[in-house]
Amino acid sequence: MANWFSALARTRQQLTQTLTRLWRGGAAAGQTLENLEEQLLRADVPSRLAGELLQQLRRTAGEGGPEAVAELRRLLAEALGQPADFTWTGDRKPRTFLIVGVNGSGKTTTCAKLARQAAQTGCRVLLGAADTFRAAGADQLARWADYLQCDVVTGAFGADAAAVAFDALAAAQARGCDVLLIDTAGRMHTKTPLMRELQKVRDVLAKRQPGAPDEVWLVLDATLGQNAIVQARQFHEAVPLTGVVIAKVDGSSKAGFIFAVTRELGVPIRFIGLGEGADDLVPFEADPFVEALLGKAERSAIDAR
Ligand SMILES: Nc1nc2c(ncn2[C@@H]2O[C@H](COP(=O)(O)OP(=O)(O)O)[C@@H](O)[C@H]2O)c(=O)[nH]1
Ligand SMILES: [Mg+2]
Repeated sequence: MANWFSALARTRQQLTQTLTRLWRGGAAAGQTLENLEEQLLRADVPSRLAGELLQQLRRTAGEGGPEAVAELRRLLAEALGQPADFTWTGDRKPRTFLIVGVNGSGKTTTCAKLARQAAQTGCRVLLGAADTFRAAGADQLARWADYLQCDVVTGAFGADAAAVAFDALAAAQARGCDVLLIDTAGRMHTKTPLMRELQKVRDVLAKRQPGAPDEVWLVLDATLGQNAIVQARQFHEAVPLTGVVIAKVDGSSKAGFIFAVTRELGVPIRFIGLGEGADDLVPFEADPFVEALLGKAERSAIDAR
């Protein structure tokens, strides 16, 4: 199973040397802080945030040293905040999750990973394959369901996504499932634009069960960095999001864009994808993220001696 530290290796790589120099402090600390700003930007930390951080660091820890690194850590964690607690079960049964995002962002894989997490807490899970755009779309989710040994409802290739979602909710109700995860398409085969289609899926679910879907989660591809934020805004406008999952953090050198998600969208990040396997998903927490992003400057400083 992947972990935070190895997943963030590519993003961290760019920062390590500068942080080590910052940790050592001394005469060149001013220059080091300038390099740090540049490298935070390269890791796709939003420029306003990077600017604010550096201003603060210059004020409080301009000489560098271990305190400067500790302060940077604290400021980054503070910028992320901690999302409110998340539980798989709620007032309604099933609790319905609509998983949206562009093609290839990692939706289907994320549905499988989420199914496993929910099942591990004792929930009975049903997967709904409302990506009817690709013939392989439903097959991919059905294979995951088979592997995870959970229920799945699929629609025929080209079927109406909203109808499949409706059937999945009906089945989840009939079978007494706790959690329903609905996978959707990232591209449309009909003349209906994607966002319209998602709104229709949402409305049809609400008709079957008032209040459904309980959650609308957007899956973002971390390798896109801040380019993903533009997509996120479009989705958020069409189907108001209640959460974000960041997939492919393990392959990204731009994981700093995660700061833009919390700051610019105001939607909590719920989970982070750290690999392709069913277990490669962890709840999002600010402290281990920042820890893995910055690494141990003190450690590298000692190693470099
Ligand atoms: N390395 C890595 N690959 C991932 C992750 N999540 C998904 N993928 C891969 O990304 C590709 C697209 O994923 P898929 O779930 O089919 O995307 P969808 O089109 O949004 O449903 C697949 O090859 C997945 O194995 C992740 O967290 N890390
Ligand atoms: Mg898919």
